[in-house]
Amino acid sequence: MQTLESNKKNSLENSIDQNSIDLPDFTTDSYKDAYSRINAIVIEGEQEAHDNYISLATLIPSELEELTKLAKMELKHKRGFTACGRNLGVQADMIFAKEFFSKLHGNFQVALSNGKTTTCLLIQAILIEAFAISAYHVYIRVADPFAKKITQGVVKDEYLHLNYGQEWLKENLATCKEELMDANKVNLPLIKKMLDQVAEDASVLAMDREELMEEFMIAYQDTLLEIGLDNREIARMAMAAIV
Ligand code: PL3
Ligand code: FE2
Ligand code: FE2
Repeated sequence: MQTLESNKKNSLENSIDQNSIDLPDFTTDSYKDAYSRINAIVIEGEQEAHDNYISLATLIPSELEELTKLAKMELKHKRGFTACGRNLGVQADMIFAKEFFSKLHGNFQVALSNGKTTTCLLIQAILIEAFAISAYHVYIRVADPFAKKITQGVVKDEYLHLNYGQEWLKENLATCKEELMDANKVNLPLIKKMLDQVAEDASVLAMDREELMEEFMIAYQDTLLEIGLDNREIARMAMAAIV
């Protein structure tokens, strides 16, 4: 009994030590400089996610109510992350963030104008949401207390968004598989590039690149499995990230 008690205490103490070792200094210039870009990416990402769900409602008019609900959540996320930047005294670099999303944004717009619902859902509800989920999970472990609380609330919503895309694609798999594969081949490499591009700034925030990739692959693969793809198809899709 005695031994058990003391073990418990030790592991608690260890985890507290661990936490304080891992947390960066949120007040340094280098932290704030990296945060000005990462925070902008997140703010821009949430705004574009809002716009994309509103656009998706024009492709699936029967889902107007649900998609409007998802879009509203994105604006709430945007407000939350704007407050995180303000709380740290950081000015978000929105020009950088617009450029960061430009290729993916362009691909979404082309798909939208061609009525390609599958491609739009893959880009927004699967790839971008899985990217957001991975980044937010890793960020929560090293965020300042104010941002941590906000991000914890946001990440719960992002699973609803991922789930929305997942269920639509699952129901329509018989007719959308080929488009899904093609769209993935074009857009997954863009997500990989975006991850590479953000890695250096993320590391200043104590976010590890490998961890980001790992979390992304978990969310991405789980979703594809739920959609109804088999292991070979998922492996083939994931390989698009390494070529
Ligand atoms: C969809 O709901 C949101 C899309 C946002 C994309 C986020 C990309 C994340 C890049 C790395 C950010 C780390 C988190 C920091 C938060 C201030
Ligand atoms: Fe969001
Ligand atoms: Fe979302």
